[in-house]
Amino acid sequence: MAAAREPRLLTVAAAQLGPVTSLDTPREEVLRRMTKLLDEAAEKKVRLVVFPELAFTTFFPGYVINDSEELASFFEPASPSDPYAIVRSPNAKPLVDKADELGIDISFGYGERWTAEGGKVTDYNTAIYYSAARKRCIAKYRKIHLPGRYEPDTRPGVTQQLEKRYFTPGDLGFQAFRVPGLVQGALKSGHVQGLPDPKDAEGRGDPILGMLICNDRRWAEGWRCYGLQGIELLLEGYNTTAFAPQYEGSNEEQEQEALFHHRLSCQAGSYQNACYSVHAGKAGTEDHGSLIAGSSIVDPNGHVIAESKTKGDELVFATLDLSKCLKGKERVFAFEKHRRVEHYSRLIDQVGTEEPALLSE
Ligand code: CDT
Repeated sequence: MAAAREPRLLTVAAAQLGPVTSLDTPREEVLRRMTKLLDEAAEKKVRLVVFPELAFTTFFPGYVINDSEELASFFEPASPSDPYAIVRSPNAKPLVDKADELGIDISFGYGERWTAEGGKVTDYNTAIYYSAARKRCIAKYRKIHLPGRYEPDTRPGVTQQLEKRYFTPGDLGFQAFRVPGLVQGALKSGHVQGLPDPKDAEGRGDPILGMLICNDRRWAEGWRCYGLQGIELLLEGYNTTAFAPQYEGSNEEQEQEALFHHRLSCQAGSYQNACYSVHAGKAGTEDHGSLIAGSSIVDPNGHVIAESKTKGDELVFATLDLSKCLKGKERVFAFEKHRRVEHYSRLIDQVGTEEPALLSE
C-alpha cells in the first residue's frame, strides 16, 4: 500500500442515551432526547452521530412479551420494495428530518420486521446508515451474533436476555461501504487512471465504514471481515447488562467487569484491524435491569480517545484523522504480507470447540 499521509479529518460522535425506562415510554420523549443530542452535535461541528442498538425503545429483549400485537409495536416494517421504510416511520422521521436539516449523517439501531417477496416475515435487530449528503440510507446491517436465550429463565427475579426469541440472526454479512461527503478531497474512481499504481488509491477515497451491533463487538470474526475490506471507521450501538442477580459478583463488581470486557473488545478490534471505532450505548436503569455506560471512540492504535462520563444522555465526540489508519494497515496488520490462510480453515469449518483427544495414562 502506498503512503498517502495527507490528513483526512472527520468529527464524529457517539450519542449515548440514558435509560428508556419502560415498555410504554412514549416514543416522542425518546425522539426529543435524540434530536437534542443532534443539535448539540451540530454545535460541535460533528459530521456523523452514532446512536445505540434498539435506540428508540427500552431494551425490549429484557422482557417476556407474549402478546404478539405488543411485540409488533417494537418492530418497524420493511420489504424489498421499501427496505428503508424506517426513515418515514413516525417513530424515526423526526430524527431523520433533523439530521437532514443539520446536514449530519446518522446511524441508529431498531427492530426490523422484514416481509420477503413470498410473504415470509422475519424479525431482525438492525442498524442503518443515513447519509445527509445523499438524503437517503446507504447501508443496512443486521445483527449476526445474537446473545441470550429463546426460552425465558423461569427463576424468580432474574434479568432476562431474550434476543434469540425475538430475532433471527442477520443475513447481510459484514459488508463495508464508502460514505460520500464526509472528508474533503476524497479520491474518486474516475481519478485512479492517473495514478502510477492502482494501490496508490488505498486510504485516499471516501471513508470506508462498517457496522456491528452490541454482542458482535466481542467476536473477532466480524471485525476481521471488515478489516479485510480496509475499514477505517466501525460503528457500533449496544445495550449491555451491568448487573444480573443470577450471576456471581456484587452490583459494582459485575458492572466493572462488563465495562472491562466492553473496552477490551472495542480496543482490540480497532487495533487489530487498524481502524477507528465509535461505540454508543444505552445506559442506566431500565425496568428490566441496569445497563453499562462507557460510550466511546477508539483510535487505530487501540486507545480510547473519548469516553462518556455519565449514565445519561451524553454526546461523546472526537476529531479523527483517518490517515492514521495507514500505520497499522501498512505494518503490523498488512494482511497481504502476513496472513497465513492455509492455517485458518478451522475458523470456517468448525463452529464449537473440539478439544484434542484425552491423553492415555
Ligand atoms: N444486546 C446485547 O447484545 N447484549 C450482549 C449481552 C451479552 S452477555 C455478555 C452484549 O454483548 O453486551
